[in-house]
Parts: sequence; structure tokens; C-alpha cells
Amino acid sequence: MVDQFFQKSSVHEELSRELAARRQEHLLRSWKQLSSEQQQHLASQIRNIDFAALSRLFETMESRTDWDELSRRAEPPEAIRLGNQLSAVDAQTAGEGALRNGKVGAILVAGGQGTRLGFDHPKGMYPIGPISNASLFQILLEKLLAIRRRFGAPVPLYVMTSNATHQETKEYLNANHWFGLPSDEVYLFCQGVMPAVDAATGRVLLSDKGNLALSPDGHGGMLAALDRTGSLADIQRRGLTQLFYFQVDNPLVEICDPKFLGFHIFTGSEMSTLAILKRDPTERVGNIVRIDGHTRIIEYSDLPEDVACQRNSNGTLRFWAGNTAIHVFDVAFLRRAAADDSSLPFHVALKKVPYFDDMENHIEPTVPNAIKFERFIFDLLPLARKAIVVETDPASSFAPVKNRPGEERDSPDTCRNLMTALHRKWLAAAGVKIGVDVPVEISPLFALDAVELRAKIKPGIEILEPTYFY
Ligand code: UD2
Repeated sequence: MVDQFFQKSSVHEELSRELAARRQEHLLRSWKQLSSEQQQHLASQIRNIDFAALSRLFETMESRTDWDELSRRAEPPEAIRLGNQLSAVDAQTAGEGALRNGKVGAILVAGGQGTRLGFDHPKGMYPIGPISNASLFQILLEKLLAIRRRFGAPVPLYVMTSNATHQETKEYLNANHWFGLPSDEVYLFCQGVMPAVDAATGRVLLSDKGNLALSPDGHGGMLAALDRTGSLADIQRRGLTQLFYFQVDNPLVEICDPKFLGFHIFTGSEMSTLAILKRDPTERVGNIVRIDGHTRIIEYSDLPEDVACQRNSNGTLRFWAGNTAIHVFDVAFLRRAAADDSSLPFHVALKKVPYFDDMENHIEPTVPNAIKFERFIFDLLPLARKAIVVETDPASSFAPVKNRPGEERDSPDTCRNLMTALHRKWLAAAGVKIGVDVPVEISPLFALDAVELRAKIKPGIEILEPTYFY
């Protein structure tokens, strides 16, 4: 007992010394009220924080990127536009070859907390199928299964979770047997966390007596997490050369689209991005631009409105390229970037973060009170020796679910409408007559695209009531 007591007090002394030097000693304020297990848990959280780096981040956050200056040096990106994809056939062939040779993997980022959606489970579990109510995970994993079947080769899937989503995601996917994917081809890896700090003082916030206020470290956390969890080594072991990257919130994504893969491969691109024509200047997507010869993405919140509103002589938006957050990465590029921890800068965001104050009260702030630190994966773009941009039609590939039902944009309703519109278009192209406003839904396991559907369905049939093809 004495040893244990001595050990605990020496842990406390050691932590107190280190934290006092960083003006973070408040983190041990309730130490004595914690059980030894809670003390160990808090101690390990504290030990995982690089306080020197954190205070550097906090002290330098004002003098960070001058988005205004950068935006005024930006130009529209060079891109393979929808109208002139001359080498599309070669691209399709190159992409299909890579898939058939088992050289392609997929990365699904699903670590976000999905706060805007108001759904208190991992977003991938959200029921989105217009008729089936299939979850985002089901639709996305069945798309991958359909690709696997079409090209007759594994497409290993790496799902990034976070401390906010890992356990529930693991249980859900296990309970659903990975929606038909071989379990040894699906990897869950957990991204890192960053503490939230008080916006005025830089002091790390406690979420309760025995826990720091920790949040996922941004989808850019993928780079370090792939390395730390051994996923990058597994990717290497499998001999994968390209990774198709997509977000959990977009069920229209054309996962492992061979044409996009092919453009990436035969142009020698190291990181490729699918772009959509923005609907309006302030659409809440990142802006793909070119600065000093490098492709970069300036988030909508960082692009000055007057720059976003600039138009060409023909009236089209000068900065037209919206970031779908659909990428292809060369594995060699990711390995090179992962070897350098400074590859990805932290972005800072002023947020409302509930915390446990000095008087041991739980506070729900009504105004933003804290700074969160996140890395964005698209900040890898300027490090790529070549980073191409390929335009895609949003109607067939982009229907994100971000906001609560009833919201005007990027809501479950707008997403379901876009899914229904696309599948109605496929059926009409196959010669099927569909009643006005009759909802239809096509499972990826029935048909991945209009061509596959046409080969499976008899022209001339009539659909007059809600129909789910699966
Ligand atoms: C992202 C892009 C935006 C545009 C839009 C397209 C950023 C900052 N903005 O907006 O430019 O491309 O998507 O839909 O990326 N995620 C994690 N871990 C994290 C944070 C996020 O896995 O720590 C995942 C999250 O599960 C989701 C995706 O990344 O799949 C995007 O998440 P977001 O909500 O942060 O980005 P959003 O939707 O504001």
C-alpha cells in the first residue's frame, strides 16, 4: 500500500511540476477527489499533450496565414473540365487496370462529430436511403463491395474514426458484417485528439474533474494516424499504390471511379481532387485555387467575399472550383508526407466548448469561449509535386449531408432528393416509365451506374409506386 501511495504522490508531484511550468496546474485541481484509476486516466491524457507545441500554437495563432493576402494572389486552378475530357477513355482504361491489379485502396474519413446534423451517433449510422433508410455506411460500403465484384480484386478499406466515433462505429459495422465486405479487408483506425484551450488564456479546458476537453484533430489527422496505427505499413504490405479518399457524409460519391483514378495515374499526379462548379460564390465548400504554381484549397470561411464574387468576362465565377473532398493519393506521396510531422499546419477555430471551471461547476458557454486545433488533409496539396483537378458533375457525385433536416442546403432532405433524381434519370435512360414524383432507389448491389442498370432492366416497364431496387 505504502508503495502505491508513494507512487501516486510522486506521479502527482511530477505532473504538478511539469504543469506549473506551463501555467496548466489547474488540470490537477480535483486530483484528490479522483479514484486511482481516474488519476491514471487523467495522467495519461496529460502525458499525451505536447504542452510546448500547444503554447506555441496558441501564442502564434494571430500571426497565422494571411488569407486575405493569399486569396488576392490566387488564380483559378488548371483543371480537366467536364467539357473537354479528351483522354477520358485512356483514363478509364488506366483506372480499371489499377483496380483489376489490386493496386487501389480506399480511405473513408468518419471521425467528425457531426454536430451540425444534430444526430448523436457517428454520422455514418445516419439513415439516408430515400426508401430503404439504409445508413450512409451501408450505402458507401455496398458501393465498395460492388466495385470489388466488378473488378474482381480486393479494394481494402481504411475507415478513420475518432475518440468521438470509434466504439459505436466498430460495433455497428461488426453487427452488420461490414455490409458484405470481407472483414480482413476493412480496417478501422483512430485519429488523434487535440485539447481545447480557453480562448483568452490558452489554459487547457477540463470537460469534467478527471478529463481534458479533447476533440478529434481534424481529417488531416489521418496522416499521422495512418502511420501511428500501422495502417500505412499495411497499405505498403499489400502493395497498394493509390488510395481513393472520401467523406462519410456524401452517399453519391462514385467510390474508386476508374476515370478519376486513371487521370490521376497517367498524369503522374500525387494528390488529385474532384471539383464541382460552385452554385454561388459563397457556397460552403473549399475553393480549389492555384497560388505560386501550387494547387491549394482556401476554405469558404477564409476567402474574402469580394474575391469569391469575382467573375470572368462571360459572367461565370472566376473561382468556380468547389472542393468535393474526394481525392486520390499516391501511397508514395503519403509516405513521404507522413515522414515529416510539419507537413500539415493546424487551423484554429473559435468554438463553444463546455468545460469544468475553477469553482468545479460545469459550464455550457453561450458564446464561443475556446480554441480548437484541427489539421485539414487538403493542406497536403502544395507539397505534391503534381496535383491535378478534375471536374465532376455534382448531380452524379456530390450530395453531402451536413445540416439538420429541414435546412435549405446539404440536409438529409436535399441529399435524398438528389439521390432520387439521379436514380430516376438512370431508369428513364433505361427506357423505364416512372410516375411523376414517384420515389425510387437503386442499391449499389443492384446497379452502380446507369450502364449497369440498363443491362439489368427491361425497357418499357412502368413504375407507379415507390420502388427500391436491391
Ligand atoms: C468539408 C471541407 C469543404 C468541402 C466539404 C464538402 C474542410 C475543412 N472543409 O467541409 O472544403 O470540401 O467538406 O463536403 O474539410 N472528419 C474526420 N475527422 C475530423 C474532422 C472531420 O474524420 O477530425 C471527417 C468527417 O467525418 C467528414 C469530413 O471529414 O466525413 C468533413 O468533415 P467537416 O465537417 O469537418 O468538413 P465540412 O463538412 O465542414
